[in-house]
Amino acid sequence: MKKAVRLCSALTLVVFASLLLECQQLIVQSEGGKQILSRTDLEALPRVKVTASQHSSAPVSFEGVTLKSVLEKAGVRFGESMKGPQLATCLLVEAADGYRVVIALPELDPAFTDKQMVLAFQRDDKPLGEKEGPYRIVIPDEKRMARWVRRVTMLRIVDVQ
Ligand SMILES: Nc1nc2c(c(=O)[nH]1)N[C@H]1C(S)=C(S)[C@@H](COP(=O)(O)O)O[C@H]1N2
Ligand SMILES: [Mo]
Repeated sequence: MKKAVRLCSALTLVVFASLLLECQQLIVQSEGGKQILSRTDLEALPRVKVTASQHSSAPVSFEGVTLKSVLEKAGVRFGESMKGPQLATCLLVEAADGYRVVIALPELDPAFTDKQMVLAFQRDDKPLGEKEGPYRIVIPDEKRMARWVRRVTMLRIVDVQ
């Protein structure tokens, strides 16, 4: 019986994850609650284009929006507001395959850094393929690609205990 329940919840998760991917929805969970952003919502944000090399191969151009603008749309505040308790929260990026990566909020904020962190949806002017899309984190200046999360499904602001 327990096995059946576990199988059922695993199946539900898989169905839910594939539905999400199909609709190209992104969930943003923050203090202000949960927001479901559609591809159209994301495309309405200011576009950024970056060039980055993957595993020292030829440079590729990625287009998308800044992670900061996505979080701002969900009510997260940057700049002058980035102080006090907010500095003990972070962004947890979650992917369809269960991969998870933490990013500190000041890393996304031009008031703190010139580093670019992009939620990309196009590579060389074409939509990202199913192995990495519909959304992927791209961090052009980072030496390793471990935080270039593929198949992003959820951005979660979490309190560090
Ligand atoms: N969802 C997801 N994203 C991921 C990973 C993963 O296992 N799952 N691996 C990371 C690591 S360790 C690397 S080096 C890069 C590899 O990117 P590539 O497959 O485009 O070469 O993806 C990163 N993004
Ligand atoms: Mo890696």
